[in-house]
Amino acid sequence: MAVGPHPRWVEVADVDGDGWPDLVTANYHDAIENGSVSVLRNLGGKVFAKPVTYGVGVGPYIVRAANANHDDMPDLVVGNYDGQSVSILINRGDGTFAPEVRYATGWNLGVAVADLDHDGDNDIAVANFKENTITILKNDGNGAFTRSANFAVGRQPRSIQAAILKGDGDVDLAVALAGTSEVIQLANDGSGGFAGAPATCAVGVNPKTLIVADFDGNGGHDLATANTGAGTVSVLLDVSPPGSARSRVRDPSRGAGRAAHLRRRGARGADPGGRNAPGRPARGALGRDHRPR
Ligand SMILES: [Ca+2]
Ligand SMILES: [Ca+2]
Ligand SMILES: [Ca+2]
Ligand SMILES: [Ca+2]
Repeated sequence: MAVGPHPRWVEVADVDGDGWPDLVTANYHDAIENGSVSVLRNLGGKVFAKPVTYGVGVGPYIVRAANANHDDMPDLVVGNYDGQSVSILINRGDGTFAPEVRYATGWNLGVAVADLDHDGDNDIAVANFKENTITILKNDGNGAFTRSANFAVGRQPRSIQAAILKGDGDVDLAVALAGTSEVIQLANDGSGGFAGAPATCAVGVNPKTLIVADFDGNGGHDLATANTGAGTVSVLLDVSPPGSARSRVRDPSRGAGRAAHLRRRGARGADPGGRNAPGRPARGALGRDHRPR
């Protein structure tokens, strides 16, 4: 199924509410003209409708589907790398989308969506790869956003996830720093502020993708990275499930504070931005010229 030029990411969401998961791609186009997203509605499990394409900013690299207003229908949050912006497309209620509304960020490669300030609506955290910063966009409840914070982290923040990582129940942020081969955990102060010193854990070289799962079944969120420069995957296990007073990552084989590097013999490791990505959404792969490819 043809979509726009150079799709870099695919997201799954039931955008029309019919119970069938639909597809949304972020189409990079090139570094000059505006990019697009294509929405492919699932017509019943085996057939998808022709893509419907919407314009966004320059160089979209990632698209997340999440509700941004009060209607329970998933909207689209698009990170535009070259355009240094985020585009919001509000679902009209039937799986079609209103024209984008764009917000300035940095050169972003990672976007996470969650209610960061406990007011019942979804906010946005953006990882700005070139600026080494995180931008927080807070939702007014109707799908309009205000940039409420823009703070520095380590070198080349790339993949970002929102999840409860501490025992206080707030949604925290985990960020893979490609430039320092670390994952940092930014603790939410309860109002969507992340001013405290981050917890840092070393992972393999050049982590490009970060995911969240409960690998050990203890109810606490764990993390894993795909380390492009090392050919490894790092797993960071949470020692404390939600509701407990503290949380740290630990190496399941070597003790606290370190990641386990799981090398797959004969495999290059997950390279989700690469051409051989095995079905996972492309979460980025930078070339030597520091451009996504
Ligand atoms: Ca659907
Ligand atoms: Ca919505
Ligand atoms: Ca909120
Ligand atoms: Ca766990």
